[in-house]
Amino acid sequence: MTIRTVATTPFDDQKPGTSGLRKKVPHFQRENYAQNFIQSIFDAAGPGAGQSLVIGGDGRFFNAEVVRIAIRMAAAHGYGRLIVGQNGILSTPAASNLIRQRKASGGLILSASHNPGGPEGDFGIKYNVANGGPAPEGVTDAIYRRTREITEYRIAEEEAPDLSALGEHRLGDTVVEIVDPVADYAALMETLFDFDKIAAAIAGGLTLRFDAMHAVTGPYAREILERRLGAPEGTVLNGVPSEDFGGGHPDPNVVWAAPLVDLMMGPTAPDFGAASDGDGDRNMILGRGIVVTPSDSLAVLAANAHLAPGYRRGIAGIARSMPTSAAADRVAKARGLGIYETPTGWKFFGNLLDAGKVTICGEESAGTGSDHVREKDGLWAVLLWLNILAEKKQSVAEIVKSHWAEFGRNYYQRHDYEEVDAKAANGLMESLRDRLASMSGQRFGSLVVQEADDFSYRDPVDGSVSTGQGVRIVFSGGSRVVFRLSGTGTVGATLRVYLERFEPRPDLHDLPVEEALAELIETADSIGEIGKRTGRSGPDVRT
Ligand code: VG1
Ligand code: CO
Repeated sequence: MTIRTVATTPFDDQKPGTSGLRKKVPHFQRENYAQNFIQSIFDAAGPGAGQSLVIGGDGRFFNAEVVRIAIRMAAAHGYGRLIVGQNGILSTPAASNLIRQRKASGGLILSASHNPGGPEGDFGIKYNVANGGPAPEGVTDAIYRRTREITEYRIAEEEAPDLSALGEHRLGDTVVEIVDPVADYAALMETLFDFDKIAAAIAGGLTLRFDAMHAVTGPYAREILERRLGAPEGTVLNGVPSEDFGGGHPDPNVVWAAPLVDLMMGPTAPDFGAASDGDGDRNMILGRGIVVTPSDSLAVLAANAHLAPGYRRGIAGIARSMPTSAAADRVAKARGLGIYETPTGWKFFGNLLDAGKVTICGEESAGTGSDHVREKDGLWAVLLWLNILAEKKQSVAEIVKSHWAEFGRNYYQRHDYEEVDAKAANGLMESLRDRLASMSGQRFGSLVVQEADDFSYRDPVDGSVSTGQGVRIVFSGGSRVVFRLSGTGTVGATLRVYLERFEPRPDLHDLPVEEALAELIETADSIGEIGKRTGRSGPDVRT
């Protein structure tokens, strides 16, 4: 194998965000742009000799090309073995599983998740470490430092093997193993859930639809739901992955998965509905006539996980990201479990999972997962729900309503203001931070501020500290507004406003969410000066 050393100069915008580096495709296609970032990852990750590396992505436009570049660069870096999804495809949770099962030192996951794809869409690269999870901040900081000083990268002259050809190939001394993206993941799911029981429920009349949104989960869902669990063909909607996700946003929420929501609210609704995102780590859960918020889903799954074989001995604890509602906290309190509040992004759950402090984790952004991998996992959540439905023999709505009756209901909504002028968005956050100290005791209508802060987190396992993770304003009575800026967007800034109000009384659990949160929504606008500073009269997306 001939190794070519290519001179390059740094780009100043390769700082990884909440989940890796994400940019528009044409930006990523600039000469050496992807190569610089991959070399910086390898430099930060250390020598490749004798190590294995997992490589795959969500199949979006530019995926296969970067997989081939990554293979050639990894061979030049001396990796012993590359485990690559066939045709360059791996869902994020499947990649996490392969890293763990194959004891790889890490993995490159190519995805911009729920962001649109195609030649003008988004692309992304993320590095995961040996536990299968996203690189912690110490590693992403080191990668970023390398991107600022890089002078050259190394790449094999030879072409990468045919990505469709399963089996072992060689590139110099490096073994390139092309694997079936679905097989190991599906086998893992069979160890966690009672497939016989779910299959019997489906054979007995439980109906479902899964919307793969033309993204990576299509083949996974067809294998697991239709083939192994016997759901009829057609259960998986939009199951053929495409490079631009059929022109849509592969984002499983009420806005972008509206056709599924309409189906579930209509007269021909099946018992259960779900959707996943571009790279397969998010999930949306619906029942006939009901959309389950991700925060509620986390709480319901945590409360009922013991009904599935993989969690029969109970769970060790629960972790949720700070903006996620406190519904899970109520389950933890009632069951005497540990509960942890982390910054946004799955990388903060890794240490807690590795240390055995928690078993189940979740985020309000449709992410739920457990210690089976170190990423959130869309199909995992779907299967746990199905296992619970098969055991309880109740509808989704019945399960959610009895959950609220037992634990109380945390009314919740997230408002996103997208592509806001970055200066205006930063100004809004700065102004909030400046006023934090004087906020306590202030009255807004019937709401009195009890405490206000900028969330910071000290990792209880390694002691690392992450500051500036979002402004929290808590009112007496426990209602809460959180403001933060997204770290995954590629255009301008996205302001996220998270609204939450706890309601213990069962006779008040059926209010429309907007009504239950009306006063908080108004208060958030006036405290944050949202309209004034962004020029927007309302959010672009409410989830
Ligand atoms: C968003 C979500 C966050 C999630 C992240 C990656 O980040 O809010 O909860 O972990 O996306 O998910 P941000 O910084 O834009 O709020 V995925 O499925 O896009 O990898
Ligand atoms: Co995702």
